[in-house]
Amino acid sequence: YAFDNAIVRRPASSVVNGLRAVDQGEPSLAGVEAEHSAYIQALEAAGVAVEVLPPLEAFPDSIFVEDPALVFPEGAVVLRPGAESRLGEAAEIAPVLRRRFERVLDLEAGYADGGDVLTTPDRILIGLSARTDQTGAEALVAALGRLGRKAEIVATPAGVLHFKSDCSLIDGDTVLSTARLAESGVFDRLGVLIVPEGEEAAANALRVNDVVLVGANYPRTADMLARHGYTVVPLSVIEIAKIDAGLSCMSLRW
Ligand code: CIR
Repeated sequence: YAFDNAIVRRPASSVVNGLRAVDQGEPSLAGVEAEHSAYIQALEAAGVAVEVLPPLEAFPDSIFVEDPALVFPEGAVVLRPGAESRLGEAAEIAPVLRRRFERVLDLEAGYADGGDVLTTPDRILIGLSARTDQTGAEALVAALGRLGRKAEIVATPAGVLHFKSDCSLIDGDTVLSTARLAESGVFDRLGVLIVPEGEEAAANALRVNDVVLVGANYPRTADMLARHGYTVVPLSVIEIAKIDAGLSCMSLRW
């Protein structure tokens, strides 16, 4: 969670047509733009140099740059997003990564979304989901091995979009998680803080250097984190939540 750099992409006006599992109405474009700008400011305030990519009208969900790639200080992996409308985002992010990283690998088979990948200090957890299949997860384990990283394939609870919709690493050995994900036993080697009932979406938080970015509409989670000594920065996620997104999805960080 110590990051010097991040890549984000401005939302296109097509973002209002982003994928969603349940239609709770279109997000407002101005609202998404405001949430995205505040997010960039929060990353910069946390000490991160942010590269802002131009919007891609043809890809409504391309604001969620975390899904088509994985980045580490030692290199990057271009993934194959599992939603048909998002697969083309990989070719859009690849040249950016080739410019920023010396080593860029390509996922060679199957499908995998970055939203299903949780990097912890000793290993990387890859959650199988509707977007990340066994073939993609195995190809990703192989690619990560070439970058010198150990990875493990785990399950994502049914009905959860991405593994990281339900968890985030909040320090070197602690995850913030929903009860349903923690109960699956995937975090046996980590400490776990469970988000309060009714605030499940707050688990998609983001530790960046000294602060934890948390959805502003989850006050009980913010209180719990503060009580545990974390410095919380609340950010509005009301509009992006309408297209099933949270704080980790909107940047690539290293
Ligand atoms: C999608 O369904 O792909 C987008 N509407 C939301 C992606 C959110 N990304 C993430 O959880 N990593």
